[in-house]
Amino acid sequence: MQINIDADRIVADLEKLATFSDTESPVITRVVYSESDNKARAWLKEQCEASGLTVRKDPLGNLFACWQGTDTAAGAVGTGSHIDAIPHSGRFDGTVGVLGALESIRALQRSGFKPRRSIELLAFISEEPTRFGIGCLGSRMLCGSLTPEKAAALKDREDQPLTNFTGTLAEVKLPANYYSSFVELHIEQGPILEKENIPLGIVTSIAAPAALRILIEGEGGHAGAVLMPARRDAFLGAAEIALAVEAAAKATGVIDSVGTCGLVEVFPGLANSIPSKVKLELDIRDSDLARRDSMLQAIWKACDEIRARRKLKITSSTINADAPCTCGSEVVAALESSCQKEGIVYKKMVSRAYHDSLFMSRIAPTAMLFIPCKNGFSHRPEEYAAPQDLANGALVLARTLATLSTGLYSGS
Ligand code: HGY
Ligand code: MN
Ligand code: MN
Repeated sequence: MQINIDADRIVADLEKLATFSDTESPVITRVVYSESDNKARAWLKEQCEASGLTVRKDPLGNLFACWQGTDTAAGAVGTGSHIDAIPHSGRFDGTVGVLGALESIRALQRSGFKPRRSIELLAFISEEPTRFGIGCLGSRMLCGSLTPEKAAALKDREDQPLTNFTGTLAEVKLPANYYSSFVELHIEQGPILEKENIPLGIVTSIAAPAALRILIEGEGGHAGAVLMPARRDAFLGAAEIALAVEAAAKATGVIDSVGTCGLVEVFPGLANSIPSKVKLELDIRDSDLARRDSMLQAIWKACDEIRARRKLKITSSTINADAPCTCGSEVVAALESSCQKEGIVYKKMVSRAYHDSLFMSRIAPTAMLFIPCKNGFSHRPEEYAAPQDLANGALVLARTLATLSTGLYSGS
């Protein structure tokens, strides 16, 4: 079966999607449920319907665009990613896996392919933690790893609960065996493929992410009048915790251990007022669960020591601490055979970024296909994927979706 990808169409769609942003091009900001996000999802729905797909949305806003197969009793083949974007970021993170997959489906339609298992494109809601502090909100709920009760308890940065849904949150969880497999196309968000000049990456495992929220409370006061021995400066406690995160990641001696203190809110946040309160959000990851948890233990131990020495009140809560995922061997095999059929070189690799696939792997055999991104940049405006890489990804994805739909793999 000859499959022809229209790379120009993917590029044009990505450019159009990039216009739905709260910051000027090339800087993208598209936070979940913002006007830009709502408009982007409405535009995506139109594109999917124009390609003959049946579109539905669940109460949260997860979008499902289905190409009906002949065997509607069999679990569908899922593909997709997210279109929300963190503030001041780029136009390829997530969107490649939605618009590239839409072109994969269009190319299969043009080739005359007829799906046995339905092929369903998803645009997951709120993959980024920007608004509610937790990543993959939509896919967590789809797979049942976040309960409606826990979701209803989430608060956004303005302390507002999750109210942007129609119907009930209990309807979001998918029935068992809804999907027979899931494949996500995504930019690598790292430099390996470009550095090694390898066109495609097949992801065999996704690292285990954890996010912590830490509140440090000391005593405020006048920056001139309060002498140093009398101070209980909350920011200095926070600074030591941030350094403890770095130390915990380096102490494992393994390159997969990473820790970041990316959110710092200082109160009252004035140059001549001693910080009385600081909120930190930490992001701790590792491909190995035990190592990731050993970092968490080291950070909590450091908090205890800093609390006592600096006489601060330090409270921490775990936003999420997820297990890593091993990708489905049958889906990895389908991706490999597609690369071989198309004569495109690939390498197997770990994903250090988390993705909706981390949660889809809880309900169906799942794997990911990476394309290179320039300098490995992501989560910044310089993020870029070349048209040829977009085309390679969409082509191998198309062939893989066809394989998974016609059941040429064990998971029948
Ligand atoms: O943070 C991540 O790994 C993803 O890009 N949200
Ligand atoms: Mn991201
Ligand atoms: Mn992403």
